[in-house]
Amino acid sequence: MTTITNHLPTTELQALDAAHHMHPFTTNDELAAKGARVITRAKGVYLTDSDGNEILDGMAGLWCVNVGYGREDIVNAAARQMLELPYYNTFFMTTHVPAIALANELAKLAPDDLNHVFFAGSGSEANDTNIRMVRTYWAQKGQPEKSHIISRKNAYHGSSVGSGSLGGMTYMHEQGGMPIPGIHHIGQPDWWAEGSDHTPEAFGLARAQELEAKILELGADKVAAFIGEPVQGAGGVIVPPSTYWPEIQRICDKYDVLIIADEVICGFGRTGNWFGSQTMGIKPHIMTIAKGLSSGYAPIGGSIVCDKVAEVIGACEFNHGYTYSGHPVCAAVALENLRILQEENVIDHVNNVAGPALKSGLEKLAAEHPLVGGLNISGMMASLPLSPHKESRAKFASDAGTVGFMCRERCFANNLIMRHVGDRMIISPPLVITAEEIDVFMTRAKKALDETYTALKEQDMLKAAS
Ligand code: PXG
Repeated sequence: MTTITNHLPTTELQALDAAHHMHPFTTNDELAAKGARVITRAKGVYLTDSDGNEILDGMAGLWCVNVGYGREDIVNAAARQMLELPYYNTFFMTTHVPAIALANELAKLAPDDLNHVFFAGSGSEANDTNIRMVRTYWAQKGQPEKSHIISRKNAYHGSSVGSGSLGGMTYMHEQGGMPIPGIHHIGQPDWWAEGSDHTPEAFGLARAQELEAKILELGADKVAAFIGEPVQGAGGVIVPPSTYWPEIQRICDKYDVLIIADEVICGFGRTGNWFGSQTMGIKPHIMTIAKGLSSGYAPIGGSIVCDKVAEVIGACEFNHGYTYSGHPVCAAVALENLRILQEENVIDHVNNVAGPALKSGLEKLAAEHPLVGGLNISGMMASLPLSPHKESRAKFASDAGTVGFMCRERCFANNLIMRHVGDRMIISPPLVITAEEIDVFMTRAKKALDETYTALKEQDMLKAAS
């Protein structure tokens, strides 16, 4: 076997990567020409790359490393579990201790009567489970035609055929025959980009009322569920106006439509509560979980299901499941992660230290930096929409994403990871980030923004779209 280690030079690792590794959401030919950044290790909130740069990870990996990198307790929990029972399934009337313990812990942490857990390997898989579960629920209740699911444009619910159909990313729907039948998308509550001169409150209400219009168009007896991220993540950290979720809740209650809250990003402290549903005042019937459930140390996701739905599903054989549903090592890792979140009072840290520091730093950038046209923030997830004219929230004349990409490159050059969604810069650091580390974040972010601004001026790109 060829040995490929951290000790190979970066160019060699890049060439080997380009030869055989197909990256997700990437034009692989372009990447091969440029060479992928090689991350070799990480500790706390810092990544190290193969050239020895120490990079502040403002994205917690991919919105998931809530407790930070290098947690030996999690490593040890995984090792112990691997020695004791590395794998067994939860099919065929069988169970094991990690799955029992994790399901019990999640039922304790989840609000209200969300007391039952169906495990998956990822957020995408869990949302595929949800499609089948809500349709099976209504079929079992004698209403098989109550099967349509309403989601939002620009939502992200995963990348499998089912979950990608739930998502509202048109560039994904263009590939591979999506969306599947029976999925509908209404407008998103993105006041910054789409609210024109409405107040956020009026705009939030109007966007929620699109749900009522869609239910009436399809017929309430045809609509199984509504799915939404409490705060949209991959769509650009879109914090809905305060009027939005209460109106969605009212409409779903009125027409007997189940609510699926996709907590894959919002869950496990990201918004300052255990779940984004609590921050937004939503009472979901099902919550999708993944990412922060294990802080990304092992792949695990699932659906937390309310009593009413679990009772109906429990009375039939639900012909669904994954080889790795409740995988013992992933479950042990998740349990240890939940222990850390609780015993280190990470959510208090978010509310009392990291969240306020992040907010005040970003508010200052939004107020003072000529390129920053606003701020969306909920707890430890935020976005800075860039704009050539902040007063009018104007978009750039260049293709959407051009300026965001330039800024992302300046962030990398300054050893900071901020991802871009179109022309918005996204911030979602590990929840354990300290106030001092947030200062470092702000210094690097400001420098990257300054450099982007200078480059835009030099290239005469500070022009608004007409
Ligand atoms: N729901 C939500 C809300 C997500 O953010 C998924 C489901 C799917 O989870 P899995 O584990 O199947 O990836 C996600 C994932 C990005 C990005 O670029 C975001 C996600 C995944 C990949 C990239 O922001 N979110």
